[in-house]
Amino acid sequence: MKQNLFIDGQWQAPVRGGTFDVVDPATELVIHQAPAGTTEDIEKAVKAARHAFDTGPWPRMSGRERASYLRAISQIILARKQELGRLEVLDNGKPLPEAVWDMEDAAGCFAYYAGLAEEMDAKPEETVPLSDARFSSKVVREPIGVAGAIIPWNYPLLMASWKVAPALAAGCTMVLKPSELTPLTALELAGIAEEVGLPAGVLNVVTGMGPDAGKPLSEHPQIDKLAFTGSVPTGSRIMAAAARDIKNVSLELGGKSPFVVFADSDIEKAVEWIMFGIFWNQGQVCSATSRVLVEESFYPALLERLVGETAKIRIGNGLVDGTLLGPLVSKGQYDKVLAMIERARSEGATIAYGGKRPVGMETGFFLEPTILTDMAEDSFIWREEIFAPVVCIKPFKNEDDAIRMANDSRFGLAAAVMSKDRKRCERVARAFRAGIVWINCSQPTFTEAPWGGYKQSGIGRELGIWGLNNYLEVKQITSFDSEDAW
Ligand code: TXE
Repeated sequence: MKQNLFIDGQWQAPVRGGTFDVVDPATELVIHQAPAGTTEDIEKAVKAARHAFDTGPWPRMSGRERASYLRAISQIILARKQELGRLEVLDNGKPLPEAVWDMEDAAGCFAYYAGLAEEMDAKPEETVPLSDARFSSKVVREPIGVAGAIIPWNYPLLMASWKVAPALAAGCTMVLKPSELTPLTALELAGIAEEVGLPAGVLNVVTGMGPDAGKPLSEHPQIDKLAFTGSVPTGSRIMAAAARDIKNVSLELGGKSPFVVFADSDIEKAVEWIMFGIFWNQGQVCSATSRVLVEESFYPALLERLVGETAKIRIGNGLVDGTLLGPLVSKGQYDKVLAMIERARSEGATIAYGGKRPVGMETGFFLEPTILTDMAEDSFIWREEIFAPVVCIKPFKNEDDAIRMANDSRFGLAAAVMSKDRKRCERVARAFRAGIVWINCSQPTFTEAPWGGYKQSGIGRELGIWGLNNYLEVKQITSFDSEDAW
């Protein structure tokens, strides 16, 4: 585990010399003292990234050259996926197979953006047809500059990859601030960048607290672009900071995503996808389908089966074989979620399953997978993100009713629909006010497809070509070509 920050291609102790505890959420033991970066370190990191962008080789290389570094990073992540996966489990708590899957996805993300960097060479400019034949115009795309990335703890290395890979592919340089709850794999990524010989200053990793390291990064005048994934209140602060210097900003925030299940669905498949949609990664997924809407006639049977299958989930340390549900990430999240469940109960919701610490598990931030029913449509538990293995279920009468309930939210990240009637699925998919819609499944995520939300779930899209465009400026070059020009 790394002791220092990675700034300007070197491992540097934080200027103020502070550290913070990294806690294994399954054992509650402190497993590491991570370097606590502050304003001074952010200053150094931004300076290094600025210098690397303004005068260094990175933005001036061909896409093919940059791609070779990205592919090398991808290969190292893949080769170390078990070891990095274990580190992620210690830091975050998720079951090891899920963590290893995340590592594969992270490696895939670097390989994918390597491909897009190469494609940029193949298509360096685009002609724009103009209405006036005396002029010609073309469009070139250029890296936006120095990017600051602030990321959360639910998919530590994967969220880093979603930002680092496209930024680097575009030719940007970056300062990355991982979550203080899960700093370990981002520092490993810095080590990998060093190993592949990434030019100094291209990727800088500063671990530390949100207010001490994240805030000065978001407010730094030398940053051209801010990319953030996290909570709505912090996203709002970041957007306000970006507004001061008119920085480009992309935000991926929370959600309360609906899953609409019609009565003609196969009950086994419906329960499987509902469980995947909310219990995967302990429900700490921005797109988790945490509101399940079930057609009235199907509701009793589905609920009974869901409770039965949920009771079979094996809860435990993510490093133990067969664990399906690990602990929540931190004591803070754990206490917050338990208080939310208590509030829901006091406001009239029924706990159909779970809702408390599993019997016999006194240590670790473990919570039973939880199914809530009978909550009011205006209750906070139905409307607010819980970010835990807590699902709210409600019956609906008909398609219009389902769409109304699904869209009645300040969020609009994801939504899912299940029915054997393909046309109905298409109709409902179009009616959802959400950026990611799944038909007959929930959560499958592909590096090639755009990721992001409507409404308060954020601004902009990550992944795919959209993710690359986040880090590119568009420049038109228009020329007066007529003989009159001279
Ligand atoms: O988020 P924060 P937290 C939601 C989820 C969760 C809640 C709180 O509902 O329960 O947010 O989680 C950095 N300036 N999501 O407190 O605060 C912080 O250090 C700049 C949904 O962990 O948003 C971390 O690196 N940065 C989400 C990052 O912001 C600041 C994933 C995220 O932390 C800062 C995570 C500041 N003033 C939580 N304060 C998703 N969309 O996937 C904090 N940070």
